[in-house]
Amino acid sequence: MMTLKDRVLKYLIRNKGSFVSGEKISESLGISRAAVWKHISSLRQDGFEIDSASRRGYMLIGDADIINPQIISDSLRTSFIGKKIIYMDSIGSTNDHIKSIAGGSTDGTVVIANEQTKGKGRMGRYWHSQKGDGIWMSMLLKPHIAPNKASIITQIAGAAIVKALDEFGVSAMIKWPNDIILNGKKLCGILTEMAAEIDRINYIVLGMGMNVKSDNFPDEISDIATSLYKEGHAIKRADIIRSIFENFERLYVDYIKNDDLKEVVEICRERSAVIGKDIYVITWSEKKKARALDISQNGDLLVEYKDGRKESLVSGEVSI
Ligand code: BT5
Repeated sequence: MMTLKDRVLKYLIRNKGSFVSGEKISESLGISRAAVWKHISSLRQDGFEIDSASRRGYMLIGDADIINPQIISDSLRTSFIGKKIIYMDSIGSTNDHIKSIAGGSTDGTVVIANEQTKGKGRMGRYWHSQKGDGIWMSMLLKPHIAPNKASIITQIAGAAIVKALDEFGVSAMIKWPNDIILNGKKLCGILTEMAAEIDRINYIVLGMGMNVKSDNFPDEISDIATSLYKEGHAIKRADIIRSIFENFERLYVDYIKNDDLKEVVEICRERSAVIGKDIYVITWSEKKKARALDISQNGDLLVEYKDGRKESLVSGEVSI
C-alpha cells in the first residue's frame, strides 16, 4: 500500500523540475493543504531537496542519495524484479527479513535497508553494513527449477552487478563465486540462500551487499574492502539498484525460461579475477594450491591441482 507521503512524492517526481501548487496536489490526492505541507516537510527531513515559492507551490529539485521505493520504481524497466520493494531504515539482515515473509510474498519482491545491524556473509561470517553507506538488499526468487540448478544464481547475480556497474563507467571483476572486486579489493558480496525440498525449490533469497559511500572500514577489513566512493565514483544508490534489477532480470529469465547461460558465462569468463591465476581452494579441512583454468558452460570453476588432477567446482571458496 502506498502511503500518502509516497503519493505526494510520486506527484513531485512526475513534475520534477516544475512547480506544482499545494492546492493542485491537495485536490489530486484528496488531502488537505495542511497534510500536503506536513508530508513535504517530512520528505525534506528524509533528504529530498524541495523548493517552495509563494503562489507557485513546490518543486522537487534533487533527491540526494536516497533509497526510496518510489525513486527506484519510477523509471524501472522490469516485469517482476523489484516491482514490490520493502524499504527499512534499519534491520538485522535483509536476507533474514525476506525469509520471514517469503511465504506470503511474490516472486521478485526486494527488501532494501539503509543499515543492517546483523548483516551476514557466508558460513556465519559477518557483513559490515553501516547506515547510509551502501546497498544492502535481498531479492526473493521462486523459480521452477531443480534445487541442484540453483547455485548458478550467484553467478547470474555477479554478472548482473558487473554489467550494471559498467553502465556507470565502473569496471569491476568477479572473484568466483560471490565477490565483486574493484581495483583488487572487495566492493560487493553475494549471499544466496535456499529453502528447498529434495526436488523442489520453495524459494531462493539472493542477498547483495555493495559498499557505495563507505569512507572508513573497521580494521579487520580495511585492507581488503573498498567502496565506489573510495575508488572515485559518486553514483546514486537508487540508480545502481535499478540497473542491477534490470540486468539481473534479463539474465535470470534467460536461464530459468530458456536454460540459456551464454551471456552469464561470457561475462563471468571475461571479467574473472581468478582465471589463469594460482589460487587456493579452501574446504572445511584444507587449503589446496591450484590453478584456476576456466569457467564452464554451467558456471563451475575448473581448477587444476599441483598433482595434475582437475576438478570442476560447483560452489565453494577460493582465495588468490
Ligand atoms: C559475502 O560473504 O561476501 C556475502 C555478503 C552478502 C551481504 C548481503 S547484504 C544484504 C544481504 N543481507 C545479509 O545479511 N547479507 C546479504 P563472504 O564471502 O562470506 O564474505 C564475508 C567476508 O567479507 C567477511 O568475513 C569479511 O572479511 C569481509 N567483509 C565483511 N563486510 C564487508 C564489507 N562491507 N565489504 C567488504 N568486505 C567485507
